[in-house]
Amino acid sequence: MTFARKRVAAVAAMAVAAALALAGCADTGTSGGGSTGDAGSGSSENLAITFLPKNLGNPYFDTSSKGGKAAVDELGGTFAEVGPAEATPDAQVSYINTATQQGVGGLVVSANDPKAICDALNEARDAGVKVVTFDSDTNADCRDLFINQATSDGIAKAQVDLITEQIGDSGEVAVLSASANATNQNTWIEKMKELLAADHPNVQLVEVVYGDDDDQTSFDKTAALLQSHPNLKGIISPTTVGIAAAARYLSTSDYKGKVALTGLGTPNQMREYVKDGTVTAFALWNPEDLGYLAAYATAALIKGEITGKEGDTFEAGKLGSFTVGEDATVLLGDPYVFKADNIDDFDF
Ligand code: RAM
Repeated sequence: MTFARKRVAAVAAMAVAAALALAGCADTGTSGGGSTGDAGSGSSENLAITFLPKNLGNPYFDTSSKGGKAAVDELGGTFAEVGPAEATPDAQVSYINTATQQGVGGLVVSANDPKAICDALNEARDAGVKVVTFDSDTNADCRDLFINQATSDGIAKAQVDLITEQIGDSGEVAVLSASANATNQNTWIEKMKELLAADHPNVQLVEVVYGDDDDQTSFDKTAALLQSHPNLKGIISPTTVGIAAAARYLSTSDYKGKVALTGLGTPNQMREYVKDGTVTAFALWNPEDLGYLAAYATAALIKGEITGKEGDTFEAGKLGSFTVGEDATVLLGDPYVFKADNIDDFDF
């Protein structure tokens, strides 16, 4: 899978590139090498860095791992990606234990549950592994750093703005989420509820359902939502798996163009549904940059350049300099809105 923009040279794309910091993305494969040993070139640093997404087979994580691998390659380290087939709360534990036994230098994890993997992560840390969460955090005492794609407030507001514009700011909406314990989605949903209550009194959130970041489950939950809520005017799906499955359902149903769908999606998965009129606009950040930043941050911890305390700064290759904020969190940037007039500028 490539991540080159289709219209690289277009002047018009420059604002977009600035917004997402897409420029200069390296184009390398995603497959990992071995995950053990001292990979630091000529030094004693153990730059064996293993990525552990929520689950495998999700294009979002394929893209974040691609960015991670590019960064680890630049750093002269050894990249690996491992992960479960299903995004269940403790499915990652065995992979964490294996990486610890292998003696990796760093683990980069998107958590399916804020607590379920904490013991395993803390055992890894006790054994000297630097633990960085990205995309979906654990509790703060189970990791050294969290790389956040955008502020939770910003991600929630982008989706609330999109759905309320699309339904005319009144009527019933529902959420099709990922797995029930996912830290990231649950945080965004809470914030969306607050925003709807405060600023959109005529919009009712009637149900939150969970597709488990599984395509078929998400598809079936979309059908069920539409059946149980005949007056539904819109669906927010804050997961790339969910929004793509919901769009596929809507696109061949009588609800196409009548029930609005927005949320967080990848341009490549959503393109056909924007073009066929099922979806008007949705949001995301750049998953490749997220993985790239997470890998650089992990390396900075391994090298002892940072410890994760507020104010620590480090360099992240082509993305420039970053500063650790509150709660040992590093922020990538802002969410970005994709629609018919810009979706062809992106390839991920
Ligand atoms: C899915 C995953 C991931 C989330 C994106 C938006 O790919 O749930 O954690 O950040 O959607």
